[in-house]
Amino acid sequence: MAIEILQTQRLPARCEQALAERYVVHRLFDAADRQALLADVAPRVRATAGGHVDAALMDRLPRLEIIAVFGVGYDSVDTEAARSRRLRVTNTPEVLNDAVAELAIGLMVALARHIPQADRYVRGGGWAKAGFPLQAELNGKTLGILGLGRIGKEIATRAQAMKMRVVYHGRHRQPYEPYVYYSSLLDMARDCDWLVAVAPGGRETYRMVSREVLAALGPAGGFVNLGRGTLVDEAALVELLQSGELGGAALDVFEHEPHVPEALFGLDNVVLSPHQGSGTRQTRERMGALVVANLDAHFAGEPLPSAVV
Ligand code: 8YV
Repeated sequence: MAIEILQTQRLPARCEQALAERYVVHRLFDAADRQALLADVAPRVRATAGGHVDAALMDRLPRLEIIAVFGVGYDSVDTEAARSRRLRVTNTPEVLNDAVAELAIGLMVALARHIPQADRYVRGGGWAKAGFPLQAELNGKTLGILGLGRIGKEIATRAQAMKMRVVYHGRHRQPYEPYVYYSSLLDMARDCDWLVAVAPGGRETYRMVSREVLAALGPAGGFVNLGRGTLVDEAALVELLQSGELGGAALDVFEHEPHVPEALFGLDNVVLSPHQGSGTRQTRERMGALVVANLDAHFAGEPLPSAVV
């Protein structure tokens, strides 16, 4: 009997093709009538591919065994509900570290040197009239990393290559890492020129980058978010950027994506990016392959390559 799975979001073409070769795939995310699709297929579904699986959806799928998330972050899955229903949950770690770390450095340089504005300046004929205003550099500055996990460490390595001093905050000190640890995010923000957030989303980290933390970065400070929009108090972020109490921000993630607070559009001290940290062809291919590998391993009764539950 063919194994039936529910696809909850769009996946890279090669991943969709690989899934279709192995499984009967029901596409929930682009179904015209999701309830009708579920009413028809839910009793037979044994796996989901993609995120966005809450307890209510789990309850609709009595034969569900595994939730294979496309992404390293799995905050869009209710892991407690999964655990209590004895479901497995997998994610796609490691394969996206480099892509996200490269974008982190790119966003910092873009913000420090006003690269988007410089491009507009040249295209708009501004250069012919006057030189571009002088900008800031990264070297010699202190970068605080919120979340020194797999991606955070890749950012740290690259920041050192940019001649930055690296410090970090997280739940625990990591004794084998060479960077100074702060047990208080606020204290770290006070001592930093830049704060890069790459911690996971979810309840535990909700709005931990508070108004106070952002204000502590100060008028010359830069905030970069590549983790989740939920990590930061977005309303406070907008206000502090407007007033100049926070120097600037480069944001790849937002609390209500794809909605971006419109107040940010008019600000010159902001660089905006459409949640594309892992958005390269090679990384998305590798993430897709890991989704397939996890499902294949599960249904072959083998150990899961990247289980989180
Ligand atoms: C998204 C991400 O998963 O890995 C993560 O946690 O945020 C991204 O890679 C990706 O946009 C696909 O939904």
